[in-house]
Amino acid sequence: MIRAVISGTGLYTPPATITNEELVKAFNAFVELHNARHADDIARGDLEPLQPSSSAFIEKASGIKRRHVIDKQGILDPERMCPNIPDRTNEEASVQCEMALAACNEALKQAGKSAADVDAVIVACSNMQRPYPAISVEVQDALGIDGFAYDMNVACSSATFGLQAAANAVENGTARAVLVVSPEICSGHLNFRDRDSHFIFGDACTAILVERDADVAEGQGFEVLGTSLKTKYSNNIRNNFGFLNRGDKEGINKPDKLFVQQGRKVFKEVSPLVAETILKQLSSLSLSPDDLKRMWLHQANLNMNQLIARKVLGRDADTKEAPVILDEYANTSSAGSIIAFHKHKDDFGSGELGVICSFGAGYSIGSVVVRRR
Ligand code: CO8
Repeated sequence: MIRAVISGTGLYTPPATITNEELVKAFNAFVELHNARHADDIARGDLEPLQPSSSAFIEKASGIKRRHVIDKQGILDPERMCPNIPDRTNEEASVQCEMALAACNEALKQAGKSAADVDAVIVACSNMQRPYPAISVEVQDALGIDGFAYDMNVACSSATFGLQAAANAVENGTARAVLVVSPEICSGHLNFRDRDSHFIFGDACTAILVERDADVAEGQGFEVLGTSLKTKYSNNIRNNFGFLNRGDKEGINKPDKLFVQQGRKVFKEVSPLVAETILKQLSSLSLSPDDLKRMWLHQANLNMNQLIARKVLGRDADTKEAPVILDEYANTSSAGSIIAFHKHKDDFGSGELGVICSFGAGYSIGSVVVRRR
C-alpha cells in the first residue's frame, strides 16, 4: 500500500512588516479625518463618531504583535488604507505565482527533489488573484512541471483540505508527488477601516511537497497517518465579493465585499468543534492526546488556540506543544498552521506524532495527523 509523506515544506515571508503601533496610528489618523469630515452629521446626532483603535487591545484580544504584508505604504496611508498592488501585464508573473515559486522552491530543496519529480500543483488559498487561467497552472508552468494543476478555496482550511487531496492523489496513484501551495494575500481583502478587524490578517505563502513513501529516503519526512475534514455552514465569517457583484448597482462598494466576521461567535462556536474533530480523529486512529508531541494549530487568535489545546489535552499546553507564530505573522488564513509546522518540526524524532489543524470560514476544519519517519 502506498503511503503519503510530507517530504518538504517552504515559506515565503514578505519583507515588509507593520507593527500594531504603526497600524493603530494610521487607523486613528483615518478616524480623525473621517470624524472631521462628518462633524456636522455627528454634531446633529445623525452619525456616531468612529472610535480609535488601540495596540494594547489588539495584543490582549488576539496575541498579534505585527504582520508581514505585500505592501505597507498603501495600508498605512489614512486616505487609502488598502495595499498598493498594481495590475501586471499578462506576460508578467502574477504576485501569487511569484510568492508560490519562492515557497515551492524551498519545499523542493528541503525534500531534495526537482520539478521533474512532481506531477501536480494545487494552489489552495482563501483568495485567488483572478478566476482563470488558474494560478496553479501558472505556477506549474513556471516550475516546468509536466502534469496537472488546479486551484481550490476553503478559506482558512484550504491548505489542510489541499493536503488531503494531495495525499489521496499520491495514495491512489494518480500522482507521484503533489505540491500544495497557499499564497495568502489577506491584506487584499481586509477592511483596514474596520476597528473590529483591521489588525487581524497578514500575508505569507507556504508550500508542502507530498510524495509516495517509496520515493522518500528512510527516516526523512512525516508520514500522513490520516486526514479528517469537517464543514458546517455559518454566516459568522463572510465575504460577498464575487463575479456577480457588477450585477448589483452598488458594485463592490459595500463593506460586505470585504472580510466580515462576528469574532466572538466564531471563537465560541469553532473552538469546541475543533477540539471534538481532533479527539474523534485521534480515537479513530487508536491514538490518545497524550501520544501527540505537538499541535500545529491554525493561527487566528492566541486565546482560541490555548482553549482548543486545553480541550484536547485536558490541561494547559506550553508553546512547544502548541507553537505560536501569529504574534509575528497575524492570521495568514490557510498558511498559518503550515507556517507553524514549517518552523517547528525539526526537533521531531522518529515515530513522534503531531497534528496539523486549521479552522475558519465555512465553517471549515481540516485535521492532519502526521508521524515522523
Ligand atoms: N481597539 C480597541 N477596542 C476595540 C477594538 C480595537 N481595535 N476592536 C474592538 N474593540 C472593543 C469593542 O468595541 C468591545 O468594546 P465593548 O466591550 O465596549 O463593546 C471590546 O473591544 C471587545 O470586543 P470584542 O468582543 O469584539 O473582542 P474579542 O475579545 O472577542 O476579540 C477578536 C475580538 C480578536 C476578533 C476575537 O473575537 C477573535 O479572534 N475571534 C476568532 C476569530 C477567528 O478565528 N476568525 C477566523 C476567521 S479567519 C478565516 O476563516 C479566513 C477567512 C478568509 C480570509 C480572507 C482574508 C481577509
